Amino acid sequence: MLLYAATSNPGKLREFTLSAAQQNVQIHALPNLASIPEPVENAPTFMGNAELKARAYSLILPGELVFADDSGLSVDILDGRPGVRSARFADDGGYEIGHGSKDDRNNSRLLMLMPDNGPRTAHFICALALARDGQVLLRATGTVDGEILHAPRGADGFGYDPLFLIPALNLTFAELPPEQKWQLSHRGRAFRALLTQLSTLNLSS
Ligand code: ITT
Repeated sequence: MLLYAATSNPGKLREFTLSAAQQNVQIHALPNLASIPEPVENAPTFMGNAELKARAYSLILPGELVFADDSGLSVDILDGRPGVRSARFADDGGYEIGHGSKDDRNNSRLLMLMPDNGPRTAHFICALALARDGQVLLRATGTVDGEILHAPRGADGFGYDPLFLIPALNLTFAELPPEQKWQLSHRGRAFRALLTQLSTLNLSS
């Protein structure tokens, strides 16, 4: 079965295509995504944003199954921030002109906001929606619990991975081999749940 991944985030796309080797599906990037106007992600929830992206992008490829991911980091002591603003966290705080990549600037803002004392528990959340011809057919979510470090560690992954520690392993998501991150991650969990539902869906109608 062929699924199209509608994401402009190269880190997410790498993880989905790597997972194809382990799952009985083929995953392709949505062709020419860069030339398609991005839908405005203004829903208050991860699932709301995943649905609006899946609906919009599925209209580009009539009859095909297109899925979208909306995901992010929720930090308890920051009342759930960055949350649905995870991708744009630095820009929201006026860090547009700061140093480094967008991921570096998001991580810097997160570290600046973290109090020196207090719990550092956090959760990655992933919402996936699968659509065809503008209609959402399936939804799935996945979460993973961890802690925010005081400084980044590791070179793999993307986004907030270097700050996200899995305490039981004493490794960050950026220190884990990609296959192991996929086994544990919010995205891996959500995707496996989506595939389980997909296997029971009657796609003929
Ligand atoms: P698309 O909407 O095109 O998929 P995006 O990067 O804008 O790309 P989101 O709006 O879902 O995607 O934002 C997700 C952000 O949350 C992402 O940019 C990272 O900063 C962070 N994030 C999500 N999953 C992550 C992961 O597995 N590891 C590290 N950071 C992650």
